[in-house]
Amino acid sequence: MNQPVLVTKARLPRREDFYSLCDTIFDAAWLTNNGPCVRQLEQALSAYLGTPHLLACNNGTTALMLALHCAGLAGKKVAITPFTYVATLSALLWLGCTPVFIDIDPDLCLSPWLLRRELDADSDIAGVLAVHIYGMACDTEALGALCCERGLPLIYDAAQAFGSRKNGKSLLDYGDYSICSFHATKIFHTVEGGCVITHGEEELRELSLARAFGHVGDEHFTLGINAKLSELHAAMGLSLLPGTDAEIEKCRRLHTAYDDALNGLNLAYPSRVSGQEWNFAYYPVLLPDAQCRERALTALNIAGIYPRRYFTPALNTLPYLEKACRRPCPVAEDAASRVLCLPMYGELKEDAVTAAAKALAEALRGR
Ligand code: T4K
Repeated sequence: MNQPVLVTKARLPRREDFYSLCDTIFDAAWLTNNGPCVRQLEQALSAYLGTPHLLACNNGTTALMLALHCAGLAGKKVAITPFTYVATLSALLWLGCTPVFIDIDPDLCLSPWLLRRELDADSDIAGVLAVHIYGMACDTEALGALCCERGLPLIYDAAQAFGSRKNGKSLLDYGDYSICSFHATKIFHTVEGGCVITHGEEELRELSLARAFGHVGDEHFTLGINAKLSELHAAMGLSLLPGTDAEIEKCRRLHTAYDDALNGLNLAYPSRVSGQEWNFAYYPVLLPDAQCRERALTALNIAGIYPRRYFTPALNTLPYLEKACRRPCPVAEDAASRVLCLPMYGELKEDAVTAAAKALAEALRGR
């Protein structure tokens, strides 16, 4: 491999598509504060995802903070998965919430049956924050039914799930609130950006106020923050959205290529709940153990391939958490010790897939 093969590569639009939107922005000299490109992007995304109550934000983390705030969870105990990117937890901690880690199931998502057990034991838990990890669906039926039964708000961190669907609708359409990240590393992006999705006009109005400091003109309504997306970021999104289905299709084919190349190796995969159409944005594999994962990483790096240990460590083990929060989550800790995400993006060449499989096979043979 001439160039190092990284875990992903940011997708770029045709220059002329982006530049022509930039020309419009320059002509209008309107750069932010809910400008025309942001509103156009929100409309286009709502149509693409089938989610009419969608608000664009400047990243997925602030989108999550808005969702937690508007769900009334600031300062409260929130059940959360330990197996996710650290931003899921950071958003919660910045709002003064106390995380209650619930271990995961073989799909690597928050376990509904362990959640039920915890809710029975702790009546202070005020809400649930689950993650569609790698864009693969949680058990939305079980989580939805349980939260409904207990009257708890259910928030989905769908940061990685753009383009994933379940039972015929976007994964972003589940939960009381759902957020997505539009970071440059995502299958659809705005360089930095994100969105929050809800289900009613009133909730959308609240989110929209909170996104921009909580005021309209001189009238101040609520506590707000700056979570606004800029026009230039929205322009990137508008120019990338039309190519997103083609990107997902390329990733689907690369998944098949990986599946074929890795067939027969001693690897495990997260289980997938039924009825979902995945966006194929990640290719996670579970090595037999932690030592084997390190051997695999070394072998892959020697071959010029740089996968990532997404998501290590399990968040319940983070050193800066209060001791009481650091309760054991054996399934998540085990997965975090041996998971590896192989490179995955539309432009990835099939010879990189073949080279990755060869390096993995060597590592698994213990060479
Ligand atoms: N919740 C979940 C479940 C999330 O996964 C995330 C974000 C969030 C919440 C928060 O959303 P945001 O606030 O970020 O919108 C990356 C991303 O920075 C982060 O957005 C993402 N999850 C996380 C899973 O991955 P790093 O530290 O791994 O990124 P980095 O800089 O190492 O980039 C990874 C690879 O991407 C590079 O090796 C090459 C490629 N790359 C990266 C950049 C920045 C490019 O090709 N071009 C680029 O411009 O965190």
